[in-house]
Amino acid sequence: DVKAEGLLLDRQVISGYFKPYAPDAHKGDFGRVFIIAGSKGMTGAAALAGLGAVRGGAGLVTIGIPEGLNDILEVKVTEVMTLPLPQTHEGSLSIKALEPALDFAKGCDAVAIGPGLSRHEETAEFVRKFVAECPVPVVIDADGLNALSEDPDVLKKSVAPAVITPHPGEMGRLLSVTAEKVQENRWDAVREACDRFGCTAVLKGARTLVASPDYPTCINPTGNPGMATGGSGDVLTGMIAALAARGLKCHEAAAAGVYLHGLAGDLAAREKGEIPLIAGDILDHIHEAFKYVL
Ligand code: NPW
Ligand code: AMP
Ligand code: MG
Repeated sequence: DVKAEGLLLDRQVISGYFKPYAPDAHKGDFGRVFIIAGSKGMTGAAALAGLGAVRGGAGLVTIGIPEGLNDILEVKVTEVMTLPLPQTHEGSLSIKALEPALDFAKGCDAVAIGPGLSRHEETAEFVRKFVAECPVPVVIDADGLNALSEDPDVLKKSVAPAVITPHPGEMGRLLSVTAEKVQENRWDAVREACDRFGCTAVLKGARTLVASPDYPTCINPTGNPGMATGGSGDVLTGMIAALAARGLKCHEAAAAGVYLHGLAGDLAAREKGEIPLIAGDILDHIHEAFKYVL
């Protein structure tokens, strides 16, 4: 019974998910990631998710961004490419972004959608249609989850496997309960989301939980309250997508992502003090977290 027992994530479990680097590896071997993120006022969320994917080990990362924000994003990120997409008058992705985004996703190994997309209704419509048709594993976070809350059954119909990464507020919206109710029984909430939507569910917060079909629910020991700061979840989203693009299964990518992200936060806190961390501090310690695990 996969529901009966919890599994504590540790270095040994996580390192088992990774194959050694081949000496003749090229960037295509590490996977192409497509991040769909950002809207006017939230370019930072897109940049953080993109850099999370780069630090997470993806070979190539492209951020799909509302076209009006493209130039500013290109200044913010160097290692990441951008794909300008049609936007609404308010500066969020428009429904016209659907075709080019699906087209681009075909050439990628994993997609992440949601950070900073805004809650614009047309953008939410774009998200629901994209998630239903996305041809490769997809990580859904933030406003991507808010869009799905209107019609969570989209996830059941999606063609490729999915990972959802809600914080308790977003999980409450998905399950139509309050965040407090989610926090009262986190184990039941994460398993219910996994069962109901047929995907890997990550319930964030202190002691993040990961539930996947056919796996026991996992609990993550890494991370600290200094990570409760704007943008830290956006980094995690990019990392999980990168790990999925590298070939880890959805469950493995989610578990390794939360473990390494928390460990990077712990290493940052050791160096800088727990409070105040900023999301960029987590990015700066992901490579050290990998060194500890691999
Ligand atoms: P409260 O009021 O704090 O008690 P939202 P968001 C609740 C982007 N960002 N336990 C919380 O409750 C994101 O990507 C952009 C209990 C509140 O009701 C999104 O697109 C950044 N409750 C967008 O902003 C950096 C909890 O959930 C609600 C909880 C909005 O994302 C920042 C808050 O959630 C940000 O990442 C907990 N542990 N955690 C940028 N630089 O561009 C949360 N809640 O309304 O979904 O707002 O998470 O800030
Ligand atoms: P978000 O709310 O989307 O920005 O995500 C916040 C990130 O920080 C998630 O990965 C959380 O698990 C992590 N986080 C927030 N608070 C804590 C905490 N008290 N202990 C450990 N991790 C935390
Ligand atoms: Mg978030």
